[in-house]
Amino acid sequence: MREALEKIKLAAQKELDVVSDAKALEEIRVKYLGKKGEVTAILKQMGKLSAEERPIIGQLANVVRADIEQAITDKVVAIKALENQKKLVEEAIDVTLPGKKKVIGKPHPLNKVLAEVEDVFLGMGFDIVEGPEVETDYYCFEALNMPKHHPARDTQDTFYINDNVVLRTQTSSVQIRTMEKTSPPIRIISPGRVYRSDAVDATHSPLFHQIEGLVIDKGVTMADLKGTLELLMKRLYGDKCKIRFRPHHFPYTEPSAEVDIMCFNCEGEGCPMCKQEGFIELLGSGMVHPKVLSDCGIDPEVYSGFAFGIGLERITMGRFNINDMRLLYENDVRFLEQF
Ligand code: 2NM
Repeated sequence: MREALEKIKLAAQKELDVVSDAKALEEIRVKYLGKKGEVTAILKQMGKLSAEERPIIGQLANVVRADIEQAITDKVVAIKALENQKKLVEEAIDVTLPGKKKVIGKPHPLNKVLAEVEDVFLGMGFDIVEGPEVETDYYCFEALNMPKHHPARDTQDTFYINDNVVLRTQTSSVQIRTMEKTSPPIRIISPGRVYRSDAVDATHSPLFHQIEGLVIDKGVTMADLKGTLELLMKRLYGDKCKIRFRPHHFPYTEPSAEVDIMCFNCEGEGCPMCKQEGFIELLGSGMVHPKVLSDCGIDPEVYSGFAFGIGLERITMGRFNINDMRLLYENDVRFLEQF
């Protein structure tokens, strides 16, 4: 038995010397020290030994078991250390690698120019008012002095939800709603989406954006309109910019004017960009028609006011030298990054 124990000890030692993972180590523990293990088997046979041999072999068996246990414990520590080392190498972070780039968005050029325009008007004491994009025929046309079958409706063909409900063609509908609800003085701008039944090209889109302005008070004149728009344009395009008023006709203003800006390319000389005009058309404006005022419950004998409508796309294209409106809607990052 003594030899058997020595053999077991040597065999265990040999196996333990080469083991390198926790699972194999546990198998060795079971093989030698487990309930059916080799050392256990020897201990179970102790009964067969003589009284003299029993304590000697018993002691030897305990020493062998203790040695194997100690060797296993040492190995557990060694394997743990090895695994930790391996993990440290495998999971090492290479701090010299380039970081992940965070892509940060920024305002769309339309929103940028809108914010600039809003800033100018807030500075002049205007409120910003929004309203529904789906409008009744009344607020979109009728209240603006364009009854059914009025020819001016032809230039504002839109999308009909039904005979009486349309997608708004201008944000004037918001201004009508404001005039109905509040009494003068009124100083508002109403930015927002508007719709027209237009085919897409470099300067047209069935959905675009407008900023309309409205001022109603006692004694408001065309001079106030000119001063207000001049200030806006100087803020947007610089102090050198000049604007020009041209007589026009809108059913909802009288008198009406279109406003042009001096071509920033040729400074009024005439070039291909302004089609030899020297000026580029920017917006429509006028003194609010007395009928529009009285239909909203405002006495045109007491109050007067001006209104204007600016296409946000048009002034954005002028501001950033963009030559195709479609670029504003395609969400191509290569384009948007430039602003
Ligand atoms: C324009 C041109 C001229 C306008 C008129 C009104 C209202 F509601 F007061 F009658 N709001 N906006 C107006 C006037 C709009 O857009 C080209």
